[in-house]
Amino acid sequence: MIVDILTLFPGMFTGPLTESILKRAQQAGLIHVRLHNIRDWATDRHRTTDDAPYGGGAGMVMKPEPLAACIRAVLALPPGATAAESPASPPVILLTPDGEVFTQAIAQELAGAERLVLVCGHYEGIDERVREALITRELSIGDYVLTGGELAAMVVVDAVARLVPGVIDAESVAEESHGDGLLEYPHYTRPAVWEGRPVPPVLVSGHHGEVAKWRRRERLRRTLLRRPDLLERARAAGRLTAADLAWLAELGWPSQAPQTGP
Ligand code: 6GU
Repeated sequence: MIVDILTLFPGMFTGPLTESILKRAQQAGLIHVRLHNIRDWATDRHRTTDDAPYGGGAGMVMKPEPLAACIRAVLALPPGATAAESPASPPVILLTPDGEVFTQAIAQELAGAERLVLVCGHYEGIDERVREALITRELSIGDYVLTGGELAAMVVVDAVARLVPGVIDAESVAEESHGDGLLEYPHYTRPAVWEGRPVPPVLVSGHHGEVAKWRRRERLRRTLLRRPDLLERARAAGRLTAADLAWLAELGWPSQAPQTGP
């Protein structure tokens, strides 16, 4: 997978991309990240990339020309062309706090792409006309405001890259939190007793069936306590078995009868 990242601050990416799993994935040729400095596409003497907003108000807006030129160069589109006019073009994703909230389901979808183009917004935002002409999707990583899209782009690259086949162990991906809409079960390793706290006996019993049942129940318990919204979604999607629902009933879920019509 090729990931093109368009940013005013390419230096922000060196740490995350040159350590740990993302480093290995790139060395193995599974992902290839290319950084593009939007400022290189500014044409004036001061290499200006922002300007005051029409209509007044606080903050600065990213100018359309350098950003559009950078996007078009990365897509190899002629000036004036829109992203939609390029057949089989990669998604051009703007990282912005008013985008669709990034989820594991979106990470899975993006992991199937051959190429992604990520555009990091800065200042108060980008000129709306660039959005209309060249952006095909907008993502936010949550309901809080960052100083720019760079950290969000790193989050997206990390979450997507680990789903690219070969980057990490397939079993870890299959079992993890959010993959099937439930949180993970608690994990333990040696020693068997740590500071007076023993490991749950079932885990050292050697009964694989009992271990699997305990883990499923702990996932359901944890999801109920921490993220009941995910549990409701799993139920609505038919991902909970009769045994799951019986266990959840023991735990007191649902605490109220579901709301019916008016
Ligand atoms: Cl994608 N950008 C910014 N600036 N803030 C955010 C965000 C993105 N996602 C959450 N907060």
